[in-house]
Amino acid sequence: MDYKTINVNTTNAIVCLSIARPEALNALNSLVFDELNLFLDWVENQSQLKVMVITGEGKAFVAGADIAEMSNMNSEEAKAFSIKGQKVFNRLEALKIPVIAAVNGFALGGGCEFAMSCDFRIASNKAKFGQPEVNLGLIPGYAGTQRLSRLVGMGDALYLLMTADVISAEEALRMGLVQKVVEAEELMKVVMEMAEKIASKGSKAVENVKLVTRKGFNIAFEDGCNLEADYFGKSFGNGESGEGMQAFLEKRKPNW
Ligand code: CO8
Repeated sequence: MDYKTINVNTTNAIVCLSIARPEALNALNSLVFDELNLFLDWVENQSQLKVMVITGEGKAFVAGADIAEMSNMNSEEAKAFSIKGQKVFNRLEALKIPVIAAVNGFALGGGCEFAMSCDFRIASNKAKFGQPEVNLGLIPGYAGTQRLSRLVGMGDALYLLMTADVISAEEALRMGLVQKVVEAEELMKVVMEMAEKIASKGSKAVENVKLVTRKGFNIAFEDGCNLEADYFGKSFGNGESGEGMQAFLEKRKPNW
């Protein structure tokens, strides 16, 4: 597929997506969302894929929604643009395979929201995070008000949302917004190794870990435990766990 605003590279079971509008610090416009939808259509049909990595070209991960495009919108158009972005990020979050954000630089506004819809975030020590919408007289529109508090807690979320402070990767690590900070030059190597590690595990198990953990987060604890027990039981019927446990007993690597 010939995309204009994204690059896609596939190596074995790992697909790497990079947002490629470096001249606008990878700001998210309608075309990026249209292309992300096409890309996700494709990913959903590639059963050989086991992990996705998302990053940005140049010095930014994503510096937000495209302010130039938004500046001409009326209230209805802005709401539609918000919903369009939310749907793409919800789709990303609901993907069966794990999605890792490799945050190489600015992750601001819609860029931070993009990273938050990934399963976890590894940051370069040069990355910067923030929700600067109030600087523009706006609030986040791609579920930032919802995901940020769930990820870092209400106090840190409201601090970032109300002050528009841009924080370092180390500060983001302290908040739990990112899971690891690495030297900029090492970022893609570390993330790809992590992706390969995940890809080497039982893929149905990884998929079900994602499903049960994410679904369980939004339902009552007891219902989440029931869901876990259901999927724990199901994992005994799928062949994968038989091989995994047998391999352990035979002191060899599983042959999935
Ligand atoms: N949108 C459009 N263009 C952008 C954006 C953006 N978000 N960010 C940067 N650019 C462009 C600049 O305009 C500039 O273009 P040009 O070279 O043509 O002048 C180019 O990228 C390079 O940027 P800078 O020269 O500003 O680079 P600096 O290194 O000096 O500064 C910053 C980097 C600090 C990241 C700075 O560019 C900046 O503050 N960017 C805006 C950050 C921001 O406010 N992001 C939040 C946007 S709002 C949002 O994301 C809401 C999401 C929900 C939307 C809901 C739908 C309605």
